[in-house]
Amino acid sequence: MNPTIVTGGAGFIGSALVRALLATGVERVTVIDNLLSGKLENLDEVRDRVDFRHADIRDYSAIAPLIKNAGRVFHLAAIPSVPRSITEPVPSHESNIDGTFNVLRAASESRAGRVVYAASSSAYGDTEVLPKTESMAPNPKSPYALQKLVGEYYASVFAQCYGLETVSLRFFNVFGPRQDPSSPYSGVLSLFMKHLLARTAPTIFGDGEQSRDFTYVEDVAALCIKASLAPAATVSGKVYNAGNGGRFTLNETWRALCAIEGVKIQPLFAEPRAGDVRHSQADIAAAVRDLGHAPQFTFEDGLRRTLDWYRANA
Ligand code: UD2
Repeated sequence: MNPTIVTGGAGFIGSALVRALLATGVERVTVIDNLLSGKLENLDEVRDRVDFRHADIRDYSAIAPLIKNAGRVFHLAAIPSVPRSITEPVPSHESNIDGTFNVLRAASESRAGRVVYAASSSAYGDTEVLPKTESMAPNPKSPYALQKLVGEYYASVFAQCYGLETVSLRFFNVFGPRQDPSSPYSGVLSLFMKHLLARTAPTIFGDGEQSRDFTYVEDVAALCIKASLAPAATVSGKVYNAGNGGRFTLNETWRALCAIEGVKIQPLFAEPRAGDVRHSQADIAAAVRDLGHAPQFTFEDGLRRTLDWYRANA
């Protein structure tokens, strides 16, 4: 038996990936998660088909035996958030760089199958041209962006030096059900949804004209699976954008949400955030060509589905 591993599988993106894997015929999935930001309840619907291992990727000796003989490893465990990496650089460095090294090392030393790594669109920083293509030089603006980029480089180097199959996917602002709005570091859409349903004003950092390629979580989960199955000769060691391909400003997004709910709430505005990227949009041509990426959800579909989930689960 070669287990399928999802690190960070109790998180909002990881648990969507676990559900997608089980829906596509995988019988069981092993989840490695330290439950720092992940939650067991994210796996409630699939608990009988999940082998949950409470372990921290910073602890090599704890995770190496779990990754041994894995068929595929989806490495999503991380401490996300640009501002968090600025205020708390040590834990995010240790999880995002040391933890990623540990996962790659464990996979490589036990001759595991392919590692799909959750990289980040933040690696691009501010570029003169949009959309952002994988051939552009990275320009990280925050510890988080740099840490995620180092993980990509490590994945590529493990492919070159040790023959480990790896694919890095640069996730672009993923949103959807189960994204936790309870922290100041939460993703902006989860915070927008929370405020919308409470009929309170969200805070927008800066003028709200910054834009993001908001990508629905199920599209990202589907792409992770495709990346794990694409021909190694084409994809191994490479980096691909995992975005939707669109771009919406925060002001537009808040207005769209208010329109869906039929309310008018003026947001509050605060100082721009350190390390913030101004505009973000993925060129998805390479992922479409090599991985068969085919986003199924428009931004509005995603917003409506997500809002429905928060309404039912708040
Ligand atoms: C970055 C990455 C993303 C992913 C994520 C993980 C970019 C472009 N994207 O997302 O791919 O790796 O990190 O954490 O680098 N904001 C508000 N009000 C709030 C919260 C946020 O205005 O209450 C703004 C924030 O200043 C930013 C935008 O909303 O301009 C998105 O912020 P975010 O924290 O949701 O995600 P971001 O873009 O840092």
